Amino acid sequence: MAGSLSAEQTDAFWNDGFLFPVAVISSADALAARQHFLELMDKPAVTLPRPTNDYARSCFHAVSTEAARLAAHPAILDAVESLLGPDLLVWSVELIIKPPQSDKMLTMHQDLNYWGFEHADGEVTAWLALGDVTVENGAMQFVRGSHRLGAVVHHDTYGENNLLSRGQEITVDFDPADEVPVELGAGDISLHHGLTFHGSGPNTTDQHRVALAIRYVTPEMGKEGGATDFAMLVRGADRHNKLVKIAPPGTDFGPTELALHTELEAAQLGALAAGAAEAYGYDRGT
Ligand SMILES: O=C(O)CCC(=O)C(=O)O
Repeated sequence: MAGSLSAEQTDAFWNDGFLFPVAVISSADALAARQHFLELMDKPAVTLPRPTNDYARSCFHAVSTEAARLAAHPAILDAVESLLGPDLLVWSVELIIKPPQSDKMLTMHQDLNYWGFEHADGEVTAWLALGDVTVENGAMQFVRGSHRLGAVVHHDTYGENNLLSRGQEITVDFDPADEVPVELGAGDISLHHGLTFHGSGPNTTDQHRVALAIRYVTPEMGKEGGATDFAMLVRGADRHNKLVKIAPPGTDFGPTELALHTELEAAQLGALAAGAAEAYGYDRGT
């Protein structure tokens, strides 16, 4: 398949816990999507019960046709299929915006600690750069090989500028020499394992940093305790039916789409808030 990874690339992913850059769409298409999302977030949410950006920070694929289209993009799926196999579901999509000259950051964390899945294998994030991403505008940092440590203890910082729901942060040390800045061109993805330590710093430039984080899971990935959760089948077949299948949105922010988004968020809330001392909530970022 056109976008499949080479054996060297898949080996590098499983060895390091990440891989980048992989070019998946043209820079022009990435910049068009960026413009679309920035305009969408800027629209006053007069007809929406909550600020537009609230809907973008989780399960955005349920309310945005463009987010759902990009999550099902064949070039991204080819790359993810090389890692996870032929059957792929989208569990969540997040639009992550760091405004110009903003101190918004994310502490070093592991994704899967907070998502309530039964196992750690079978989840990969494709993080699509909608614009060039540099250390100056808040590129992610990955810690090489950290996924092999398994799930580590985190603590909640609730930092004011933290874009994570609880400001969660790992409590273990790592060798700074293993920290890798994830600089990308517009239209590239980085791929990371659900247990890879990663975080990102502030945006010190005059441009927005815009990215779509797409969370793919295999059909074997059920939720702890058999909890109900949802996903969109984007490639192959689901012979396990552990997650309830949803269809892509027919229209942006329609009443059916908004109702589904509420249901999806509620299903994810239990695991995201488990053990938290304070109320769960994303810093809205924009
Ligand atoms: O966008 C960022 O800076 C970090 C994103 C992240 O933590 C993730 O996609 O898992």
